[in-house]
Amino acid sequence: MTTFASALAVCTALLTSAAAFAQDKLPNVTILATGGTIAGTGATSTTTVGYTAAKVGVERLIEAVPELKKVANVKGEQVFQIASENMTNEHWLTLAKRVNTLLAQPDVDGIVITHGTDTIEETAYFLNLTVKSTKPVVIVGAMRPSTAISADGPINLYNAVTLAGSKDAVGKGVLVSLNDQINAGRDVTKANTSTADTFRTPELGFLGYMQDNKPHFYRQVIRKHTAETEFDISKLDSLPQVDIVYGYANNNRIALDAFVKAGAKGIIHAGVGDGSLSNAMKPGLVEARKAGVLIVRSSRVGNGIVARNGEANDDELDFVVSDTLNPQKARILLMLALTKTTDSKAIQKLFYTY
Ligand code: DAS
Repeated sequence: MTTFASALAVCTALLTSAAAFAQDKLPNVTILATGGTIAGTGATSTTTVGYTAAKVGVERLIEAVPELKKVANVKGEQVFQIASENMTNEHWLTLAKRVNTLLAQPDVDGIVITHGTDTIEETAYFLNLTVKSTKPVVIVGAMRPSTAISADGPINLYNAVTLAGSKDAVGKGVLVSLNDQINAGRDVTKANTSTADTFRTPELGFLGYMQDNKPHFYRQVIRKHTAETEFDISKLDSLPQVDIVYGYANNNRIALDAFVKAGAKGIIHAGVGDGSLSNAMKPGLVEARKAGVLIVRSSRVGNGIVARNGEANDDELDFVVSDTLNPQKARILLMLALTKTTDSKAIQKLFYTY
């Protein structure tokens, strides 16, 4: 072999091993795809409503963002393919079990879950209470389908994978990241029906931002989550039925009575104001409690603390208050609480812990 050829061979070998070394240095991130707009397709490039969610598979989502290879060693799994308004307790249990299995593997550094935006906030809180690891779990979606002009899915996915591979995201709880922002799974909510900046934590605020290919954190959640959770779903294949009754002027107890008759184990009352109970609704809640149904007073307002013994004598009625959890999140905590206890005092403590 000539000197040039042998020098070229040595350089090629060095470059190959350098590339392999660089790849080995990247975090290993698994993308679990569940559907939603991020996997949606529309009839035209300007179709941003009336498109079909949950059409594009995880491999195509990954192929659409070749830059992912620069930030992580990515693998994809299609866990299911649904619009997230159709998410069920069974989907959550399947997803949480898969997340825990993967995060227990030393060769998995973080997980990204692609998800419809309609119930991201609920899945995020459910996983915040059931993931048994400090490794990052980042849930991501999109507000425009993959076929639209300025689709937000690719950049959201790139940021989510970057965040899930970041050591700064370790121990922060389940995160929701779209639109260059980082929200906590406990407090995030969808605040607009259709704009790209829809995910907010209205009063308690973002945890930070994604900028210049890395996360910038400014605060973190102090309530218990993930590795500190006492909830274990590994042997569960269903969750207790908990339903939500909405408060409004001139409301009635018809829906409440129907939920109780159908066997609900818990009721979340999404009251007006500070969780107020109308004269029409209160007797139904008192009767349900006496029949053994757990009652949680939450508020339709969505921000602030629902004060115990404020708008109702919770001590006397044996009700629980939701603290700052909105009704849809209070439902999740009550479902998990009921897998461990029916003691209302123990459940109230859980609402002040998670
Ligand atoms: N239907 C919505 C959902 O799947 C689409 C989306 O916004 O992701 O949640």
